[in-house]
Amino acid sequence: MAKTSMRSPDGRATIHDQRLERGQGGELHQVAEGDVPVMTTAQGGPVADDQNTLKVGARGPTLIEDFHFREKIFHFDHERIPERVVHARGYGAHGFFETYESLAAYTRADIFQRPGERTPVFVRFSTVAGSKGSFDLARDVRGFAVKFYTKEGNWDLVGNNIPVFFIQDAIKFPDVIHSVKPEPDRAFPQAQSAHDNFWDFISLTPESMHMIMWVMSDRAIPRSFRFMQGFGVHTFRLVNAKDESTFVKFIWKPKLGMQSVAWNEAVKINGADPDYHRRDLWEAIQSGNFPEWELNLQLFDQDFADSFDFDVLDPTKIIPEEVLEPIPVGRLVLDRMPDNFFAETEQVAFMTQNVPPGIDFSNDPLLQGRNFSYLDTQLKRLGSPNFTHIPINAPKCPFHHFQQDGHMAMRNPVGRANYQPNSWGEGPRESPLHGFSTFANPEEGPKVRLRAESFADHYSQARQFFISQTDVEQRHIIMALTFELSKCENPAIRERMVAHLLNIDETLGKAVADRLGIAELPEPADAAVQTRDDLPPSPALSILENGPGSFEGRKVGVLVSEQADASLLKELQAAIEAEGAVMEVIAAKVGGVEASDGSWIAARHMIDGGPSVLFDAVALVLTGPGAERLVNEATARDFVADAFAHCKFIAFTTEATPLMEMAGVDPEADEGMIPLDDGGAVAEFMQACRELRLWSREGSVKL
Ligand code: HDE
Repeated sequence: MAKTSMRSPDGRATIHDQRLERGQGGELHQVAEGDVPVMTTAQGGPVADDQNTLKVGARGPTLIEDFHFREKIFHFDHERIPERVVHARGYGAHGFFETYESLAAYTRADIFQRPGERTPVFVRFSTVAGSKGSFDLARDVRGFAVKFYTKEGNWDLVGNNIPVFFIQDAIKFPDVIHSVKPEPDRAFPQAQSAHDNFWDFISLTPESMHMIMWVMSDRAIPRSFRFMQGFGVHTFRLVNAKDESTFVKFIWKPKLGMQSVAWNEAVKINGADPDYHRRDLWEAIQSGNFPEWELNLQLFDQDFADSFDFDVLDPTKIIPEEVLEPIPVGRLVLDRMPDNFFAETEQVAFMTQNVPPGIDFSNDPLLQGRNFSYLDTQLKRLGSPNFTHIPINAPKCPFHHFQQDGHMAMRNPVGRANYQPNSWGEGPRESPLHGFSTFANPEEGPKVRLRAESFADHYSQARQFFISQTDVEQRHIIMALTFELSKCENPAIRERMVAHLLNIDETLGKAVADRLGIAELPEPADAAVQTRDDLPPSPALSILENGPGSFEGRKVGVLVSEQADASLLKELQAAIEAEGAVMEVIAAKVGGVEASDGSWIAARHMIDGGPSVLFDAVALVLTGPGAERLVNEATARDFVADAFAHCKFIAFTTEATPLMEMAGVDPEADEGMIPLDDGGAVAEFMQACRELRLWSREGSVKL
């Protein structure tokens, strides 16, 4: 018999004192004692032995009467529910939405009536194409789904981080998704669009071109969920108490500004930390740095809709912010991680059709199709029409109805009346006054399978997006298209895509053709509507034009050696924290190093485990001997070379020079290389970091 007492490394959680008994086969049994609960089966029966199945003799066959084993394995065998057919990989958090001012003039939705009111929310971010276990930094759209638990029922704003979509009609959704998922005969590639089937479909679907510009831009490789925008995509309606309707588009803007990573960096992050986005959200919330977004509305009436250049029902179009200014109406704060990933993040069921009174749909044919799909998919995934009995999906306001029974019913009505009208005086009744009433938009017309002619311009806004990007961002789009199309084995697909790109912007088409080695340019694709070149650039579309000018929420990786300058490290730490950023130490051994003043510097990572792709900026605080020891380590050289190639700001002690030289990095290459020897250098480094990246370096770096 042995007794143990364990403490987790961070000292927070203690594991109860336990009595350990050794079985005759040498296995250890943890035996309940004191206030430790007794293990039971799911039926509540106490368990005596959880280490051995019931056998005929110690070395004999197992008996099927072993109900404890049978139940345990049965339950394990059924632990998985089907992953979402799209957006399978996701991560969620709890928080609140706070209304700024009353929007009663536009909507009777209760959530928008009272300034300062807080409504609980659950948010789930996701990638679209990859499986549940895929990596976070796929080039992909990110889901941005928000469930508001309002006093008048759940409102789900099931959006993306890109304001347009691939297709205009919901009937095409299975096709676009099939094309991007692993090809059915070979079951690869996972979580990527860089393959023939996807580009085959896209090159035959001109309506996708605007979306393609967005997914080939850096928007599709965000640095963090915290640094991306969100969009409701479709036009919705707000309806006020007088039954007046206003059209609305929903936009989330991150408080910490937008930021993305470089493609070469994304590829490496996926290897170094496939959970990069999850970990980022987890760490931010656990450390009390609660991510925040502002909800903005673009509000417009029928006259605006009639006079706007494009059809507001077409989900492949935006209304540029310069044309219609978004108005901030509230903030979203995420301040609590779920207690259990499966119970909440995996089982949360978002549905576009969850709208409270005062919020209504438009006729956007994609939205209309989604309103059908999301209920259907929940039954498949959660297995019962009672999925609203799961706490994460249950409303937080009072609710009463006559729905009953079904698999796993957790809330069962009491009393006699399970129908209405009834004369027992039992049960809920309708409320014409408070209930949801659909906006009575007059509709009439023949039943047809037709796409509106007003949806036919597929290139003009794609072009507007491209010309709104900075040179750096345009180059990234060109490189992304080249990379993706280079993975297509069929040259006809590449050429068909180049033909579309030529319609978007000639320089874009030519640049991609050139990089792909297409000798003879194809004719521009046959367009239903000629590309307009009179749409002005929209600066709001660029990430780099709208940088936060702040380093808040970012992370510096500091590579240290034995005897590293203690006062410099302290100064760095204070300066980084003053920016609202985080410092993580990387050393040869994860145990840490002794600094110059004899103090102990604990490391968060050893060099292999903390490559510079995980950080927004790096500092090399090395001694001469320390640098000499690292020059022969490939991972240390990569640390520096990658930080440089990814245009990060690099602060360094002069003694780190040999490592930089071995990494092929000139310590005087540009203003992004900041020696730490002068007084004020730390302040200069922090000042520089607010720019996030020195993109001007990129032209001189050949990745
Ligand atoms: Fe979805 N989508 N979608 N989608 N979608 C799903 O619902 C669908 C579309 C979006 O974190 C599914 O519960 C159709 C646009 C997000 O749980 C499914 C069409 C936008 C999430 C479904 C679309 C989205 C989903 C799969 C075309 C941005 C994840 C699992 C008409 C505005 C929510 C599920 C979460 C999930 C159907 C297009 C966003 C199958 C038919 C456009 C963020 O119902």
